Order: sequence, then C-alpha cells, then structure tokens
Amino acid sequence: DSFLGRADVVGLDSLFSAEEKAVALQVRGFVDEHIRPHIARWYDDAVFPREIVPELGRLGVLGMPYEGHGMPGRSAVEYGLAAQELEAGDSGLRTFVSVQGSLAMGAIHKHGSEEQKAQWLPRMTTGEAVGCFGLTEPGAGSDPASMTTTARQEPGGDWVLDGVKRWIGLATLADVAIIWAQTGEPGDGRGVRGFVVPTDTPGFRAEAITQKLSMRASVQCEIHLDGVRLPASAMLPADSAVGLKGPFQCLNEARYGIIWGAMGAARDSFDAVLDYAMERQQFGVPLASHQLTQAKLADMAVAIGKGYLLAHQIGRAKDAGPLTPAMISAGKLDNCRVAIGIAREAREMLGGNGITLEHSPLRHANNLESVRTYEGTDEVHQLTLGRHLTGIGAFAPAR
Ligand code: TGC
Repeated sequence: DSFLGRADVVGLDSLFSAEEKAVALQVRGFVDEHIRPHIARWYDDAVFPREIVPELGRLGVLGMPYEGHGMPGRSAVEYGLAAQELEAGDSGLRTFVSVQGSLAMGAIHKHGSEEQKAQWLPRMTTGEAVGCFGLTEPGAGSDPASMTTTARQEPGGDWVLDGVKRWIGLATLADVAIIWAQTGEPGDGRGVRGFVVPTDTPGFRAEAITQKLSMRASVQCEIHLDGVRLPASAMLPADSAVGLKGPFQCLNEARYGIIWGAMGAARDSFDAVLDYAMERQQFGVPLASHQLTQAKLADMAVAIGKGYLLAHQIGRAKDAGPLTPAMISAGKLDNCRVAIGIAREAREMLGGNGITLEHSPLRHANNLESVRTYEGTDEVHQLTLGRHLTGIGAFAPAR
C-alpha cells in the first residue's frame, strides 16, 4: 500500500525514503487527532484554533526547512510532505504554517540581523511567538511595486511607517509583523525595504476581515500603520533584502509549500468521494459501480499522480540547489488549478450531500479559491513563465 493512499496508482511511494514517509505519517497522525474531529465546527464558526500553535511547534513544522536558532532543519521534500498532510486537513492550517514559517520566519532567517534572528526565531519555532508578513495592500496585489506604505527615516535614525496592508494572514494573532514599505520614490521597487515590527508598537493596528466564503478556519487581516516609530535596527539589513527581491525570495518559499499543499487537499477530496461512492446506493447499486463515476475517479487519480510527480521533481531540485522562479511558477500554477478541479468534481459526485461540512471537498474547493489567488495568481505565474520562455516581460501593457 502506498503511504499516499488509494490515489497513488503510479507507485509514487517508491520515490520517498522511509524517513520522509515517517515525517508525513507523523504529521498525518497530528491532523487526524487534532484537526479532523474539529475542522467542520471551526470552519462553520469561522474560528482559527489559536491553541494548536504551540502543538505545531512541538510537531516541528514551523520554520521546518531552516537551520539554526533552534529551527528544525528538515529537507525541502520533508517540508513539502508535511505541507500536503496539513492541507489534507485544511488549507487554513497549512496557510498558518506557510505564513509563520516561510514568510515571517523566512524573512528574518534570510534577511535579518543576528539580533533579530536571536530575538524572534527560537520563539517562532516553538509557536510561542506568531509572525505575519505585510506586503499586499488594498491597491497593490499582483503589483507590489505600486505599494504606498512608506518608511521615512528621521534625522535621529528612527523609521516612521505609514500605510495600510490587506489580506495579511495572522495579523491579529501576531506578535511580530514583517512590513514591506517604500523608502524611495513611489512605484520604484528598488526602494522597498522590510521592517521587523513588534505588533504592540504604538500606531500598529490589525483588524480581521470577516464574512469570508473561503479560508474560514484561518485569519486574514487589514493592518493600519499610523506613524509607527521604530529604531534604526528594525530594518532587515541584508543586501538580499534591498528592493522587491527581498519579499519575492520569501514568496518563493511559501509558493513551494503550496505546490505540495494543494495536492493534499486534492488527495483528501479524492479519498472522501471514493469512500462515498463505495457506500452510496443509487439505481440499486453503489455509485462506484457506475461507469461515469469510475471514469471520474480514474481521471482524478491520474491527475493527483501527476501533481505529486511535479511536486516531487521540484522538491528534489530544491534540495539539490536553488529553484528558478519558472519552476516554482509551473508547480504553483498547475497544482492549484488541478487541485481545485478535483475538489469541485468530488463535490459534484457527492450530490446534495456535498454542500454540507460533513464532507471535505467543497470546503477544500472554497479554500483553494484563496490558495489559487494568493502568492501569485494564475496570471502572475503564467506571465512569469511567459517571460522565462520569451524573454519579454508582459506584466504591464506595452507603452
Ligand atoms: P521584477 O522586475 O520582476 O523583479 C524585481 C526584483 O525582484 C527579483 N525577483 C525575484 N527574486 C526572487 N524570486 C523571485 N521569484 C523573483 N521575481 C523577481 C528580480 O530579479 C528583481 O531583482 P533586482 O535585483 O533586479 O531588483 O519585478 P516586477 O515588479 O516586474 O514583478 C513582477 C511580478 C508580477 C512577477 C511580481 O510583482 C509578483 O510576483 N507579483 C505577485 C505578488 C504576490 O505573489 N503577492 C502575494 C503576497 S503574499 C501577501 O502579502 C498576503 S498572502 C499571505 C498571507 O496569508 O499573509
């Protein structure tokens, strides 16, 4: 039997070591015990279970692929396998781990000073401290170069931040926010810098976005920065953080986790509908004995196998050296759209029963609407691939 379950019809199991499978199964055990019994209620009540954060720390999934300062130092493939197990539970849970680990901890790990790392990374690894990552704004989504949040340095060296960030995961829970702000001319990405902002700094205010139809067991927020005064040492000092490549390197890590995570949601949708099709009787026989049902299940299993192969190829490449943006875009683009297709098809096969929270596919499909959009929309990734293939950037209309 494959550790990836019944959807694995192409022998993916053989691609992973015993140690890698053990990581996946440990995370699956956590999801089975701590997430599955409660997720429908959390989703219905639009609650993120804050109390599981230290448990995620104990599980070793926060800052999972990074080393030093107490971080787990696992491989990219192990991190990917953990992400897909978490997202088989719920995308909101994997999003927590991505925002905390890949974005907030990733920014400090890649671009921070020794002092910033020592102050935040150990406590973020254990889940004692929560972080968020403020790049997107109400008027700057796919085009972060157009951000209007400013950081102004005063003669004494202090920085003062003003602006609004939107769609920021975890901000109302966070102890620290990585805020990207314009220090130069508006519209010039080269002036963008990152700041480590304790969320109890006067002038920092976070507000949860409510009435969401997706990611309901998760928190997305607006952040208001009104004259937030920070010492000179609050800026992420590394050369690697000068300009938009600073946040983009963090987005690469989060996008990598999504390549795997989306397949977890697809796999869980497949398992849910296969169980249902074996049980549910219509026209005197189980749904599973209808040819059209079998055709759908077959197509889903093949698509899931291809998605895992893509994730595996990119994961092994990441363990061997840096990934190109084109590789990440190919994986994020396709695994999200394949996963949402599978989740929607599974909901359809569940009939009317599929619209309740008793079954996971519609919850996964709704979550994947967000996953497909954040960390680069389909179009951003298509155009990143288009630029890679042609050498021509087509993000902005030609003038
Ligand atoms: P462009 O000129 O392409 O690049 C500017 C600088 O960045 C470098 N770069 C990268 N570096 C590392 N990894 C990548 N993937 C990179 N892509 C670009 C590039 O080499 C250049 O460096 P340098 O040294 O020359 O300055 O910049 P552009 O403005 O033309 O970018 C185009 C585009 C569309 C690809 C980019 O803007 C983009 O990726 N947009 C999508 C943004 C996005 O994914 N936003 C989601 C943000 S996450 C969030 O805030 C909330 S969701 C998470 C949560 O729940 O909190």
